[in-house]
Amino acid sequence: MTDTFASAPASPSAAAYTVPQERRVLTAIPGPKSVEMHKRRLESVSTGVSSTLPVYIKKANGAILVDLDDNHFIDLGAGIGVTTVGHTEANVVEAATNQVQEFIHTLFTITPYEEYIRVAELLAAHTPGDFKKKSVLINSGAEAVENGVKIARKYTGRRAVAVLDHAYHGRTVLTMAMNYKAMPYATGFGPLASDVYHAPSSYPYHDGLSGADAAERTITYLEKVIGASDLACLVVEPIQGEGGFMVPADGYLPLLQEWCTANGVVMIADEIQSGMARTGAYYASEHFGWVPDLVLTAKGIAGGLPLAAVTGRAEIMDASQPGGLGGTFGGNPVACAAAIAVFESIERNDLLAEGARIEKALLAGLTKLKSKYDIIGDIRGKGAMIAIELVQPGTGDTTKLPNAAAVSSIAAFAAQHGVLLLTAGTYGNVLRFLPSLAVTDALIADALTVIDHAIAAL
Ligand code: PLZ
Repeated sequence: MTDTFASAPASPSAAAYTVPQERRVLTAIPGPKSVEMHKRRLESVSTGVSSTLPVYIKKANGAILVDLDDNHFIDLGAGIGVTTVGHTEANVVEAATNQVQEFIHTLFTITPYEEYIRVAELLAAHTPGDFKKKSVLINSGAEAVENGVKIARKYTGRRAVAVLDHAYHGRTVLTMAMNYKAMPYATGFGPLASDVYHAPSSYPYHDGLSGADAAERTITYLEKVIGASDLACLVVEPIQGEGGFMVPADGYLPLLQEWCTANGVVMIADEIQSGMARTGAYYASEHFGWVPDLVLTAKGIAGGLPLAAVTGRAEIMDASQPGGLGGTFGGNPVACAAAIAVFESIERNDLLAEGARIEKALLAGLTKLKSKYDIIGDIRGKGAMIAIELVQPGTGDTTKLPNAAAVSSIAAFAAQHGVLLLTAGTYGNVLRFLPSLAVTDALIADALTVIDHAIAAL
C-alpha cells in the first residue's frame, strides 16, 4: 500500500483522482453495512442475478472501488472490462454531465443528433481496415452480436452462424446458443436458437497446434458440418474473454478471414471484451494482423455508460432495408458524449501505451509467481487483459488438469485482502487480470503480493 494519488501519478489524468489510489481494508469482507444491504437485496432482487463479491459500492475512481464500509478495493475487473479509461474518468464525467444538461434522449431513428454520427466516425477511424465503414449503435454487447448476425444474414442471404469452442457472446435468446457453456447461461432457458454451430478453436496451451493446423481444423468443421454456401457468418473473439483469455496461435485468425472472404462468409470480430484500447491496441485483432469484415464494440466504449456498436464494411452494413436496424435507446446521446470523451482520453493520455505498461508489469510479476508455484500452468494475454490458468500440482507440462478449487480460494483470499479479482475459464480454472488502464504499477505490485500470499496459503 505504498501508492497514493498525491505521490504516484500513473498517467496525465492522475492529478484528477478523487479517491486515493490505495488498498484499505477496514472491516471483515463483506463489512456490516454490506451485509445489511445484502439482506435487503435478497428481498427484492431476483436470485437469478448473482454477485461475485457482495460488497456494495458507494464510490469508484481510477482503479479503486469504495464500499459502504469504506473499504478500498484494487479493482482488477473494471466491471468486466468496462471502465477501461478508469472509474469516473474526469473527461467522461464532464462530457456526460454537459450532455445531460443539453438533452438526454430523442431517439436517433426519430430525430437524430450529431453525437451519434461522431461516434460512428470515430469507430470507422479506429477499427481495423482501410476501407469505407459504417456503424449502427445499440445498448449492449449481446445486442451488438444479435445485430451483427442479422446484418450478416441479410447481406449473404444465408442462415447459419458459426462460433468457436470456449466462446461467450451474451445472455439473449440467440446469444445464449452461441456460448460454449450451458451452465449457467442456457440451462433450462431453451429451446435454443437453431442454425448455430460450434467449431473447434485455437487453444495453444492445450491443443499445441500451429495457427495453420488449428485453422485447417476449424475450416474442415465449417465445410463438412455446415457447408460454406449456408454459412452467413463466423463470430470470433480475437482473445476469448469468459473462456479464459485464450490467445490464438499466430496466423490462425487471418487464415480464417481468408477462407471466409473466399467463401462469401462474413467474419465478425467480437471485440466486446478485448477492444477499446484495452490490449495496447484499439482492437485486439490488430495484434494478429486480422482485418475483420465487422467489428463488435461494447463495454469500454463509453467509460461505463451503456453503448455498443456494429462497425464494418459499408456494403455489408448497408444491406439492411431502411428501418431494419435500431432500438429505443441505441446510441443514447449521453452515452455517445461519454464515448467521444473516451476516444479523446485514449489519444490525449496515450492510453495505448498504458496497456503496454500494464502488460509488462503483470507479466513480470506473474512470471515470478509461476517460477515459485507449479499450479500456474500458463500465463497469457495482451495489455490489460492477462490471465493465468491454474492446474493440478505437477500437471502443468503434461495433462494440465484444471484446478478450479485453487482459483476460487485465491479469489476469495484476494477479496478478503482488498483485491477484486475475476475468475474465468470453461473449467473455472482461470484468474483474469482486467484492470482499468488507470491502474498504477504500485497497485499491480501490491495486488500481486496479495495473490502470492493467497497461493502460499492454499
Ligand atoms: N461478447 C466477448 O465478453 C460480456 C458477461 C457478464 P453484454 N461479457 C461479460 C455477465 O456475466 O453477464 C460479453 C463478452 C463478449 C459479448 C458479451 C455480452 O455483452 O454487454 O453483457 O450483453
